[in-house]
Amino acid sequence: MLIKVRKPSEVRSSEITDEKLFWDRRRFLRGAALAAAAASATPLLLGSAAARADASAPTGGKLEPLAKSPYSTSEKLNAYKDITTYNNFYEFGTDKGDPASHAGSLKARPWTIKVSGECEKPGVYDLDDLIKPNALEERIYRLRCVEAWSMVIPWVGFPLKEVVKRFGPTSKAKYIAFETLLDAAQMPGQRPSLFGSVLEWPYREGLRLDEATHPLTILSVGLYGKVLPNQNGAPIRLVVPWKYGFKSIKSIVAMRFIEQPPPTSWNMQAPQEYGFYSNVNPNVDHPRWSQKRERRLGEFLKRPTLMFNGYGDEVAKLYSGMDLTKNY
Ligand SMILES: Nc1nc2c(c(=O)[nH]1)N[C@H]1C(S)=C(S)[C@@H](COP(=O)(O)O)O[C@H]1N2
Ligand SMILES: [Mo]
Repeated sequence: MLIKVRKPSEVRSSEITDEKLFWDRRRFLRGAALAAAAASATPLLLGSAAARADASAPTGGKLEPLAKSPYSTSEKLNAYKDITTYNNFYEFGTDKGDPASHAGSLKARPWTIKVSGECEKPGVYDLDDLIKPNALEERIYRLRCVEAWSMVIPWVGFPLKEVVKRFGPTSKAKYIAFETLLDAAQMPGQRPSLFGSVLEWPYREGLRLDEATHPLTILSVGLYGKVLPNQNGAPIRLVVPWKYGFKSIKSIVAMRFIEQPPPTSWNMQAPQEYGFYSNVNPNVDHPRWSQKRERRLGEFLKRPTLMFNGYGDEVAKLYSGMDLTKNY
Protein backbone atom coordinates (compact mmCIF):
# COMPACT_ATOMS: atom_id res chain seq x y z
CA MET A 1 0.00 0.00 0.00
CA LEU A 2 1.36 3.36 -0.90
CA ILE A 3 0.25 5.67 1.88
CA LYS A 4 2.32 4.89 4.90
CA VAL A 5 1.63 6.58 8.22
CA ARG A 6 4.72 8.58 8.94
CA LYS A 7 6.05 9.32 12.36
CA PRO A 8 6.57 13.06 12.81
CA SER A 9 10.31 12.42 13.05
CA GLU A 10 10.23 10.96 9.56
CA VAL A 11 8.46 13.88 7.95
CA ARG A 12 10.98 15.98 6.16
CA SER A 13 10.58 19.70 6.07
CA SER A 14 13.05 20.18 3.23
CA GLU A 15 11.56 22.14 0.39
CA ILE A 16 12.79 20.14 -2.53
CA THR A 17 13.02 16.42 -2.00
CA ASP A 18 16.29 15.10 -3.27
CA GLU A 19 16.14 11.46 -4.26
CA LYS A 20 19.87 11.38 -4.85
CA LEU A 21 20.68 11.97 -1.16
CA PHE A 22 18.37 9.19 -0.03
CA TRP A 23 19.64 6.61 -2.50
CA ASP A 24 23.27 7.61 -2.08
CA ARG A 25 22.86 7.04 1.63
CA ARG A 26 21.26 3.64 1.05
CA ARG A 27 24.00 2.66 -1.37
CA PHE A 28 26.54 3.80 1.18
CA LEU A 29 25.01 1.76 3.96
CA ARG A 30 24.86 -1.28 1.72
CA GLY A 31 28.47 -0.80 0.73
CA ALA A 32 29.57 -0.23 4.29
CA ALA A 33 27.99 -3.47 5.39
CA LEU A 34 29.95 -5.28 2.72
CA ALA A 35 33.29 -3.61 3.23
CA ALA A 36 34.86 -2.40 6.42
CA ALA A 37 37.08 -0.35 4.15
CA ALA A 38 34.11 1.83 3.38
CA ALA A 39 35.44 4.57 5.61
CA SER A 40 38.05 5.37 3.02
CA ALA A 41 35.27 6.03 0.52
CA THR A 42 33.46 8.64 2.62
CA PRO A 43 34.33 11.42 0.15
CA LEU A 44 31.86 9.83 -2.25
CA LEU A 45 29.10 11.05 0.00
CA LEU A 46 30.41 14.56 -0.36
CA GLY A 47 30.46 14.34 -4.12
CA SER A 48 28.24 17.35 -4.57
CA ALA A 49 30.86 19.53 -2.95
CA ALA A 50 33.57 18.34 -5.30
CA ALA A 51 34.79 20.59 -8.06
CA ARG A 52 32.85 20.17 -11.27
CA ALA A 53 33.76 20.62 -14.89
CA ASP A 54 32.33 23.63 -16.67
CA ALA A 55 28.64 23.00 -17.29
CA SER A 56 28.49 24.59 -20.73
CA ALA A 57 25.69 23.00 -22.73
CA PRO A 58 26.30 22.00 -26.33
CA THR A 59 24.74 24.60 -28.54
CA GLY A 60 21.87 23.14 -30.51
CA GLY A 61 21.18 23.88 -34.16
CA LYS A 62 17.96 25.69 -34.97
CA LEU A 63 14.87 23.61 -35.71
CA GLU A 64 12.31 25.10 -38.08
CA PRO A 65 9.61 25.53 -39.16
CA LEU A 66 7.74 24.80 -35.92
CA ALA A 67 3.97 24.55 -35.76
CA LYS A 68 2.30 25.93 -32.64
CA SER A 69 0.25 23.48 -30.60
CA PRO A 70 -3.16 24.02 -28.98
CA TYR A 71 -1.89 21.80 -26.17
CA SER A 72 0.73 24.34 -25.10
CA THR A 73 0.38 26.09 -21.77
CA SER A 74 0.70 29.87 -21.72
CA GLU A 75 2.53 29.83 -18.39
CA LYS A 76 5.85 31.58 -18.05
CA LEU A 77 8.69 29.50 -19.48
CA ASN A 78 11.62 28.42 -17.38
CA ALA A 79 14.93 29.77 -18.60
CA TYR A 80 17.00 27.75 -21.09
CA LYS A 81 19.76 27.75 -18.54
CA ASP A 82 17.56 26.16 -15.83
CA ILE A 83 16.19 23.57 -18.22
CA THR A 84 19.66 22.55 -19.36
CA THR A 85 21.61 22.67 -16.10
CA TYR A 86 19.15 21.22 -13.56
CA ASN A 87 18.58 17.70 -14.81
CA ASN A 88 17.88 14.15 -13.82
CA PHE A 89 19.82 11.80 -16.08
CA TYR A 90 21.45 9.25 -13.82
CA GLU A 91 23.51 7.81 -16.68
CA PHE A 92 25.65 10.92 -16.19
CA GLY A 93 25.57 11.13 -12.40
CA THR A 94 23.04 11.75 -9.67
CA ASP A 95 23.65 15.46 -8.99
CA LYS A 96 21.38 17.86 -10.83
CA GLY A 97 24.43 19.48 -12.43
CA ASP A 98 26.10 16.22 -13.50
CA PRO A 99 24.29 15.74 -16.82
CA ALA A 100 25.26 19.21 -18.06
CA SER A 101 28.85 18.56 -16.98
CA HIS A 102 29.26 15.04 -18.31
CA ALA A 103 26.80 14.44 -21.14
CA GLY A 104 29.24 15.80 -23.71
CA SER A 105 30.48 12.24 -24.21
CA LEU A 106 27.13 11.12 -25.63
CA LYS A 107 27.22 10.75 -29.43
CA ALA A 108 23.74 11.58 -30.71
CA ARG A 109 24.42 10.63 -34.38
CA PRO A 110 24.35 8.22 -36.05
CA TRP A 111 21.50 6.83 -33.95
CA THR A 112 19.13 3.93 -34.47
CA ILE A 113 16.01 2.68 -32.70
CA LYS A 114 15.30 -1.02 -32.55
CA VAL A 115 11.59 -1.80 -32.86
CA SER A 116 10.47 -5.28 -31.87
CA GLY A 117 7.67 -7.41 -30.47
CA GLU A 118 4.01 -7.37 -31.40
CA CYS A 119 4.10 -5.23 -34.54
CA GLU A 120 4.05 -5.64 -38.30
CA LYS A 121 7.19 -3.70 -39.05
CA PRO A 122 9.90 -4.63 -36.56
CA GLY A 123 13.42 -3.57 -37.45
CA VAL A 124 16.28 -1.24 -36.78
CA TYR A 125 15.36 2.26 -37.91
CA ASP A 126 17.69 5.13 -38.52
CA LEU A 127 16.55 7.99 -36.32
CA ASP A 128 16.48 10.61 -39.06
CA ASP A 129 14.23 8.38 -41.18
CA LEU A 130 11.83 8.23 -38.26
CA ILE A 131 11.88 11.97 -37.63
CA LYS A 132 11.74 13.21 -41.22
CA PRO A 133 8.08 12.49 -42.14
CA ASN A 134 6.79 14.40 -39.10
CA ALA A 135 5.95 18.07 -38.87
CA LEU A 136 7.82 19.43 -35.86
CA GLU A 137 5.73 21.24 -33.27
CA GLU A 138 6.48 23.37 -30.28
CA ARG A 139 4.76 21.94 -27.22
CA ILE A 140 5.01 24.03 -24.09
CA TYR A 141 4.39 21.61 -21.24
CA ARG A 142 4.68 21.54 -17.50
CA LEU A 143 7.15 18.91 -16.27
CA ARG A 144 6.45 17.77 -12.72
CA CYS A 145 9.29 15.78 -11.20
CA VAL A 146 8.39 13.21 -8.56
CA GLU A 147 10.83 15.14 -6.32
CA ALA A 148 8.21 17.93 -6.07
CA TRP A 149 9.75 20.54 -8.34
CA SER A 150 8.45 21.57 -11.73
CA MET A 151 9.39 23.50 -14.84
CA VAL A 152 7.68 24.84 -17.95
CA ILE A 153 9.55 23.69 -21.05
CA PRO A 154 9.06 24.56 -24.74
CA TRP A 155 9.73 21.14 -26.26
CA VAL A 156 10.10 20.51 -29.97
CA GLY A 157 8.74 17.21 -31.18
CA PHE A 158 5.88 15.25 -32.68
CA PRO A 159 3.24 12.85 -31.37
CA LEU A 160 4.55 9.38 -30.52
CA LYS A 161 1.45 7.97 -32.14
CA GLU A 162 2.77 8.96 -35.58
CA VAL A 163 5.68 6.52 -35.34
CA VAL A 164 3.62 3.89 -33.53
CA LYS A 165 1.22 3.88 -36.49
CA ARG A 166 4.12 3.25 -38.82
CA PHE A 167 5.22 0.14 -36.91
CA GLY A 168 1.72 -1.38 -37.04
CA PRO A 169 1.10 -2.77 -33.56
CA THR A 170 -0.84 -6.06 -33.64
CA SER A 171 -3.97 -6.72 -31.59
CA LYS A 172 -1.74 -8.28 -28.92
CA ALA A 173 0.20 -5.06 -28.39
CA LYS A 174 -1.12 -3.59 -25.15
CA TYR A 175 2.04 -1.84 -23.87
CA ILE A 176 5.23 -0.33 -25.21
CA ALA A 177 8.54 -0.85 -23.41
CA PHE A 178 11.27 1.74 -23.99
CA GLU A 179 15.00 1.53 -23.32
CA THR A 180 17.76 4.10 -23.06
CA LEU A 181 21.21 3.57 -24.56
CA LEU A 182 23.43 1.14 -22.64
CA ASP A 183 27.04 2.20 -23.15
CA ALA A 184 29.32 2.85 -20.23
CA ALA A 185 31.91 4.37 -22.56
CA GLN A 186 29.51 7.22 -23.34
CA MET A 187 27.59 7.19 -20.05
CA PRO A 188 29.90 7.37 -17.04
CA GLY A 189 27.03 6.79 -14.60
CA GLN A 190 26.75 3.24 -15.97
CA ARG A 191 30.30 2.33 -14.97
CA PRO A 192 30.62 0.00 -12.00
CA SER A 193 31.28 1.78 -8.73
CA LEU A 194 32.17 0.61 -5.25
CA PHE A 195 28.61 0.84 -3.99
CA GLY A 196 26.82 -0.18 -7.12
CA SER A 197 24.37 2.01 -8.88
CA VAL A 198 21.02 3.45 -7.83
CA LEU A 199 19.41 1.98 -10.94
CA GLU A 200 19.91 -1.10 -13.08
CA TRP A 201 20.92 -0.27 -16.64
CA PRO A 202 19.65 0.31 -19.21
CA TYR A 203 17.02 2.75 -17.94
CA ARG A 204 13.61 1.30 -18.81
CA GLU A 205 10.17 2.78 -19.04
CA GLY A 206 6.81 1.81 -20.40
CA LEU A 207 3.35 3.04 -21.31
CA ARG A 208 0.04 1.41 -21.96
CA LEU A 209 -0.67 1.62 -25.70
CA ASP A 210 -3.55 4.06 -25.24
CA GLU A 211 -1.28 6.33 -23.18
CA ALA A 212 1.44 6.06 -25.79
CA THR A 213 -0.93 7.02 -28.60
CA HIS A 214 -2.64 9.84 -26.68
CA PRO A 215 -2.17 13.12 -28.58
CA LEU A 216 -0.38 14.71 -25.59
CA THR A 217 2.40 12.10 -25.64
CA ILE A 218 5.31 13.28 -27.77
CA LEU A 219 8.77 12.29 -28.80
CA SER A 220 10.98 15.32 -28.32
CA VAL A 221 14.03 16.18 -30.40
CA GLY A 222 14.55 19.73 -29.22
CA LEU A 223 13.71 22.56 -26.87
CA TYR A 224 13.60 26.33 -27.18
CA GLY A 225 13.55 25.84 -30.96
CA LYS A 226 16.93 24.11 -30.97
CA VAL A 227 18.30 20.57 -31.15
CA LEU A 228 17.92 18.78 -27.83
CA PRO A 229 20.98 19.18 -25.59
CA ASN A 230 22.50 15.84 -24.54
CA GLN A 231 21.60 16.39 -20.89
CA ASN A 232 17.91 16.61 -21.83
CA GLY A 233 17.93 13.26 -23.60
CA ALA A 234 19.44 13.71 -27.06
CA PRO A 235 18.79 12.72 -29.69
CA ILE A 236 15.23 11.66 -28.85
CA ARG A 237 13.23 11.30 -25.63
CA LEU A 238 9.69 10.78 -24.52
CA VAL A 239 7.60 13.55 -22.95
CA VAL A 240 4.42 12.47 -21.13
CA PRO A 241 3.23 15.64 -19.43
CA TRP A 242 0.60 14.20 -17.06
CA LYS A 243 3.05 11.74 -15.48
CA TYR A 244 5.97 12.26 -13.12
CA GLY A 245 9.12 13.20 -15.00
CA PHE A 246 10.81 9.82 -14.67
CA LYS A 247 8.33 8.30 -17.15
CA SER A 248 9.78 10.58 -19.84
CA ILE A 249 12.70 8.35 -20.76
CA LYS A 250 15.72 9.92 -22.48
CA SER A 251 18.03 8.87 -25.30
CA ILE A 252 15.78 6.06 -26.53
CA VAL A 253 17.34 3.17 -28.50
CA ALA A 254 14.61 0.53 -28.30
CA MET A 255 10.83 0.18 -28.37
CA ARG A 256 9.09 -3.16 -27.89
CA PHE A 257 5.38 -3.85 -28.30
CA ILE A 258 4.19 -6.30 -25.67
CA GLU A 259 1.11 -7.83 -24.07
CA GLN A 260 1.99 -7.28 -20.40
CA PRO A 261 3.26 -4.21 -18.54
CA PRO A 262 7.06 -4.10 -18.85
CA PRO A 263 9.47 -3.79 -15.92
CA THR A 264 10.42 -0.14 -15.40
CA SER A 265 13.55 1.25 -13.74
CA TRP A 266 12.15 3.12 -10.76
CA ASN A 267 9.50 0.50 -10.14
CA MET A 268 12.25 -2.16 -10.06
CA GLN A 269 14.26 -0.03 -7.64
CA ALA A 270 11.40 0.69 -5.22
CA PRO A 271 8.02 -0.77 -6.23
CA GLN A 272 6.23 0.52 -3.14
CA GLU A 273 7.32 4.07 -4.03
CA TYR A 274 7.01 4.13 -7.83
CA GLY A 275 4.17 2.40 -9.59
CA PHE A 276 3.81 1.66 -13.27
CA TYR A 277 1.33 4.47 -13.90
CA SER A 278 2.98 7.31 -12.00
CA ASN A 279 0.33 9.81 -12.96
CA VAL A 280 0.85 13.12 -11.20
CA ASN A 281 -1.55 12.92 -8.25
CA PRO A 282 -1.59 15.38 -5.34
CA ASN A 283 -3.89 13.04 -3.39
CA VAL A 284 -1.45 10.15 -3.26
CA ASP A 285 1.65 10.97 -1.29
CA HIS A 286 4.98 9.37 -1.96
CA PRO A 287 5.81 7.23 1.12
CA ARG A 288 8.63 9.64 2.00
CA TRP A 289 7.10 13.03 1.15
CA SER A 290 3.93 14.85 0.18
CA GLN A 291 2.95 15.32 -3.45
CA LYS A 292 0.40 18.05 -2.65
CA ARG A 293 2.60 20.95 -3.66
CA GLU A 294 5.56 21.67 -5.85
CA ARG A 295 8.20 24.30 -6.36
CA ARG A 296 8.39 25.78 -9.82
CA LEU A 297 12.07 26.30 -10.48
CA GLY A 298 12.92 29.94 -9.99
CA GLU A 299 9.96 30.65 -7.71
CA PHE A 300 9.91 31.14 -3.98
CA LEU A 301 6.46 30.02 -2.90
CA LYS A 302 5.26 26.51 -3.58
CA ARG A 303 2.16 26.03 -5.67
CA PRO A 304 -0.49 23.33 -5.43
CA THR A 305 0.13 20.30 -7.62
CA LEU A 306 -2.75 19.65 -10.01
CA MET A 307 -4.32 16.25 -10.68
CA PHE A 308 -2.69 14.78 -13.80
CA ASN A 309 -0.39 17.80 -13.69
CA GLY A 310 -3.30 19.92 -14.95
CA TYR A 311 -3.97 17.72 -18.01
CA GLY A 312 -7.02 15.98 -16.50
CA ASP A 313 -9.52 17.23 -19.09
CA GLU A 314 -7.49 15.42 -21.74
CA VAL A 315 -6.39 12.25 -19.95
CA ALA A 316 -8.67 11.45 -16.98
CA LYS A 317 -10.82 9.21 -19.17
CA LEU A 318 -7.86 6.87 -19.76
CA TYR A 319 -8.19 5.84 -16.12
CA SER A 320 -11.92 5.79 -15.55
CA GLY A 321 -12.90 2.99 -13.22
CA MET A 322 -9.35 2.56 -11.92
CA ASP A 323 -8.45 3.07 -8.27
CA LEU A 324 -5.58 5.53 -8.55
CA THR A 325 -4.43 4.95 -4.98
CA LYS A 326 -3.76 1.33 -5.94
CA ASN A 327 -2.60 2.07 -9.48
CA TYR A 328 -0.14 4.78 -8.39
N1 LIG B 1 17.40 7.55 -19.34
C1 LIG B 1 16.92 8.37 -18.38
N2 LIG B 1 15.79 9.06 -18.60
C2 LIG B 1 15.31 9.89 -17.64
C3 LIG B 1 15.97 10.01 -16.38
C4 LIG B 1 17.17 9.27 -16.19
O1 LIG B 1 17.82 9.32 -15.14
N3 LIG B 1 17.62 8.47 -17.21
N4 LIG B 1 15.44 10.85 -15.41
C5 LIG B 1 13.99 11.13 -15.50
C6 LIG B 1 13.55 12.15 -14.54
S1 LIG B 1 13.47 11.71 -12.90
C7 LIG B 1 13.11 13.39 -14.94
S2 LIG B 1 12.45 14.49 -13.84
C8 LIG B 1 13.25 13.82 -16.36
C9 LIG B 1 14.03 15.12 -16.41
O2 LIG B 1 14.09 15.64 -17.74
P1 LIG B 1 14.92 16.97 -18.01
O3 LIG B 1 16.28 16.78 -17.40
O4 LIG B 1 14.96 17.11 -19.49
O5 LIG B 1 14.19 18.09 -17.35
O6 LIG B 1 13.92 12.85 -17.17
C10 LIG B 1 13.56 11.50 -16.91
N5 LIG B 1 14.17 10.62 -17.89
MO1 LIG C 1 12.02 13.27 -11.88
